Amino acid sequence: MIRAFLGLALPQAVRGALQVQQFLLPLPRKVEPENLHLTLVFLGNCPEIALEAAHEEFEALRQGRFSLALEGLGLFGKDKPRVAWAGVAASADLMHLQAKVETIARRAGCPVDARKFLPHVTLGRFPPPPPVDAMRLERAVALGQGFRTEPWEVTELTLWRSHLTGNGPQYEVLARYPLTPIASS
Ligand code: 2AM
Repeated sequence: MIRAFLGLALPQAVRGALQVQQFLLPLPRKVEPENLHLTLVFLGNCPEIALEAAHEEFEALRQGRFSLALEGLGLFGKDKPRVAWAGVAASADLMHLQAKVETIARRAGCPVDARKFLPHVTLGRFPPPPPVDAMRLERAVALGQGFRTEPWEVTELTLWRSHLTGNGPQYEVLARYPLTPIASS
């Protein structure tokens, strides 16, 4: 079994902007800057044969490049915050691509869970018990509502393997899938 996920790596400038937001939020456990990413589909603990089948289909995807930007901050876990995240500006291209890759992963036999896709970049996590100063956290998130990045062009998808270690997850790139350049008219 291989614990894996497909997602988007983020340009250096975007990761820099996210690090500023991490600094402004009271986060006990920040995601390491090199680990900041946008997950399209978490493939779970996937049998190797299923992952290989998904990989072949990801390679065969004919998907054009598109533009994306991050926008806003939020929390998962209402009364008991679990995760602080940066949101993604509405993108029909992203949603379309996500639906495609999720279908591929499911069809290949990866144990994809049924949760609805909520595009986000996780900035940090709150290990239990819930943060003591929830007010401060909510205020900091509210202040971050104006957060947005410049749009960037998404040029490839990345397949990562996730190794769970005592020092948090470590991500290893298994494959990259280039998106096709948009033909200029
Ligand atoms: P998260 O950042 O919101 O936690 C690797 O774990 C990536 O897959 C993370 O981006 C994580 O999202 C995402 N993911 C989605 N579902 C997951 C699950 N059930 N377990 C672990 N990670 C999951």
